[in-house]
Amino acid sequence: MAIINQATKELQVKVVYYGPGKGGKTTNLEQVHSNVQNVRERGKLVSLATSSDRTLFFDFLPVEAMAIKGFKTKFQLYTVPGQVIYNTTRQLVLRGVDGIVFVADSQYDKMAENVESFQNLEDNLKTLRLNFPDIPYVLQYNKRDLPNIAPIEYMEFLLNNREVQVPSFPSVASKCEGVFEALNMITRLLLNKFINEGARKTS
Ligand SMILES: Nc1nc2c(ncn2[C@@H]2O[C@H](COP(=O)(O)OP(=O)(O)O)[C@@H](O)[C@H]2O)c(=O)[nH]1
Ligand SMILES: [Mg+2]
Repeated sequence: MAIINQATKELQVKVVYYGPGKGGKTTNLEQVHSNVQNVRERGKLVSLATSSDRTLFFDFLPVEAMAIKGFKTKFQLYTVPGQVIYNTTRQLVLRGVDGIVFVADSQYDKMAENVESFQNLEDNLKTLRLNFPDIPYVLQYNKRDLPNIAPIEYMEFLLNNREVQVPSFPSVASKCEGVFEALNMITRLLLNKFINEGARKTS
């Protein structure tokens, strides 16, 4: 649940970009970082990497958004490492999550990885005593520019086959297509949830 700080009039919302390795999560954050109009409203993109050049831990990007009811809303965007061995890190990053953007890789040969990562997300949420219906999420079908991709309908069948379907967006994160569409939607879902249910107060 979002954190609301009455003293500073701030609402803090945590959004995690989840998905298989190399699907485009970091690229999403990089695009958001470089395309947020007002430089004052955007924090610094921090990547925690190991000695190898791949980002293994997570990226963090704070973005200040519109004020609602006199509150300044701060979105904290995180990515998780996709590689199987980093599940502990994924669980840590998921702690206190408010909303999720699941970034799937549209390439045919990544479908098993997409499904596995989605299952892993559900398992990790359960470990944290969270459930999908309670955590708003949207799906991003990334890399639509590549030739060997699965049809949207097939990806919907694999990843969006629950009773209540969630919003999904085709994307080319490297060209910033579909990036803000997905972010705006999860933002809207979270703000609606906050307005309807209220948020946890810290002070
Ligand atoms: N062709 C194509 N490449 C992409 C797209 N999005 C990301 N990439 C590339 O895919 C690779 C992995 O992306 P990255 O954001 O690091 O994935 P992550 O492991 O999920 O964080 C990088 O080389 C990106 O430039 C896309 O929409 N189309
Ligand atoms: Mg990454």
